[in-house]
Amino acid sequence: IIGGQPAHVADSPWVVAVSSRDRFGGTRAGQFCGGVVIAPAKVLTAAHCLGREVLGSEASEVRDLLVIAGRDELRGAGGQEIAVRGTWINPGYDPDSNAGDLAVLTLSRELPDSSVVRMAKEGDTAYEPGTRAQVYGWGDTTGGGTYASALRVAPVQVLPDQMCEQAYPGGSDGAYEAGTMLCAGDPEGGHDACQGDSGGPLVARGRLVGLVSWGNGCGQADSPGVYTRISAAIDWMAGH
Ligand code: 4AZ
Repeated sequence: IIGGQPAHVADSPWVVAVSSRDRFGGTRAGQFCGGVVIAPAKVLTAAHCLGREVLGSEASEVRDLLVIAGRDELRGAGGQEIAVRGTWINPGYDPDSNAGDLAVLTLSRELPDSSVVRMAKEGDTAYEPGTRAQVYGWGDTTGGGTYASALRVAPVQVLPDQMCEQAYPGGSDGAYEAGTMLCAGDPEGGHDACQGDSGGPLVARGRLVGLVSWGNGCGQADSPGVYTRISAAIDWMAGH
């Protein structure tokens, strides 16, 4: 998280860390992505967090995955470490374009109902450009590989699709696709998600609107953050 400040899971209990047992211990407790609680035993994260680059090197099996809930400071002892029982990758996920970048983790035990986030539906006013939003995570705070050990939040805003279409017309930085992605950031630069925040929540008007997915660098005015658009996947999630 670039340009953020400390956040507390007491105020945002749906934010969780996705971690691997293989790497457990250390300052990040194995954390490599963020996630968000959408039902007592279901956590949403980015599909690319479970892609070969992660599963191959950090969590080679589902049994290596842990969700850390209710804990701000990853080195701390509060909250719970919950094993993951299964993963569902969005069948619409395209690893080449990052379209539909979302997966559901089924937990081995339930979190309280009070931890469950509300999701924004298609047409919700939370998607209107200019809406203030917050992005949460334990990722890089500088763009130079300095990871947070305690949860952070940054203020961003929902941006017009055209801003991301312009920034990401295709080619080496990838292509923005308005149907399945959401554009958000700081038009002046300085506030953004970054590496290690992937899969974590973007919340506007108290509802989950996106998941951290990709972008060119972090916090640059002309390279907004690209998020997975929650409303585009709500039917698929309801089916599970
Ligand atoms: C990443 O590498 C990443 N600034 C995540 C988010 C953003 C850039 C990169 C958005 O996981």
